[in-house]
Amino acid sequence: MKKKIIDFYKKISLIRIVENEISSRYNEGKMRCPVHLSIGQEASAVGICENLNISDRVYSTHRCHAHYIAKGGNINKMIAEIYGKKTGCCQGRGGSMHLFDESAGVVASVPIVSSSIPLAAGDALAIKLKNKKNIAVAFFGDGSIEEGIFYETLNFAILKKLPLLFVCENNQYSIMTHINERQPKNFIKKFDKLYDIDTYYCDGNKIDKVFNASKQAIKKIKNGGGPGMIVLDTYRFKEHCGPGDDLKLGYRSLKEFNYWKNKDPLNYCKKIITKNFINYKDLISKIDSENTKICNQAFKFAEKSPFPNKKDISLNVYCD
Ligand SMILES: Cc1ncc(C[n+]2csc(CCOP(=O)(O)OP(=O)(O)O)c2C)c(N)n1
Repeated sequence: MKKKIIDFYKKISLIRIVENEISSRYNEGKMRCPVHLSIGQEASAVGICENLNISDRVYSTHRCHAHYIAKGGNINKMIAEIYGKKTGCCQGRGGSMHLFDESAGVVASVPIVSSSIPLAAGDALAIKLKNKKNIAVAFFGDGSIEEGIFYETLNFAILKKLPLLFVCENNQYSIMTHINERQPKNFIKKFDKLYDIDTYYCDGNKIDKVFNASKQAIKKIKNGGGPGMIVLDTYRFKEHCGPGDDLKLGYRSLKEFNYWKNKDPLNYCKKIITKNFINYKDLISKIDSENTKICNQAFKFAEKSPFPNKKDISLNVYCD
């Protein structure tokens, strides 16, 4: 774990730096789409993706920046996409909610709640039919638990023993409605009792815990054990959609917010580094400054890139 923690920090810090930059520049009006930031939730994306190979296939949601970066998606193409530029990963047509990078195994990000789940299952079925060794991963929020397609997919995945990892990031809220107002108490904690699926529950802000739990889950899936589920408790620090803070809206209390702020996954990771390395200050500042460079380059790349050409509007709409 001592060596791994540096890799974890590199990714968590990169996601935090990139999303903070998006947040601070958003009001310039040059980003051409809504943004759903994952600040506060980085450890769940990194903890899972650090156990995946490039050939493993990730499906994500409207809140996809962290998953895309954690899986190794190209940062220049991500920021260019958010700027609506031709050099973006969807050629500027998708925006923040449609990040993908096939070369890194980020296959699709889709904003319709739950829609990542059946897509990942289809991929998992193809993987199984072709006897391949990789897996598909569906990231989704606690809101997906309220959609029928989640249960249809669960049913099919268990029946067909698909190599599929369901990852529920329980950040407690669906937009502004707390989970206790939407689901029976602890409903999300009962999947292993309701369904024949190995389910791991874990503090999603503790990178070592997420990493270890998903390592076990993924190992079993790769050994042909059928699908697995991991439920990660976490929290978003920013508003549901947009660059700002939303405590003034009153749907969540300052007390609750501060509780989770104290569990900031970036600080948690820093604390482990501090305990394990004498030169921790240098290590952390070197990683942060390298990540700042990567981030600044990506914004420069996006700003300099051209917009898509109007005459190309009908290209790449359908797959040949
Ligand atoms: C099928 C569908 N219904 C409603 C919406 C509107 N909507 C967008 S995000 C969201 C909340 C999703 O909450 P959750 O799944 O917990 O993810 P989080 O935003 O917390 O990451 C909703 C209801 C949608 N995009 N798709």
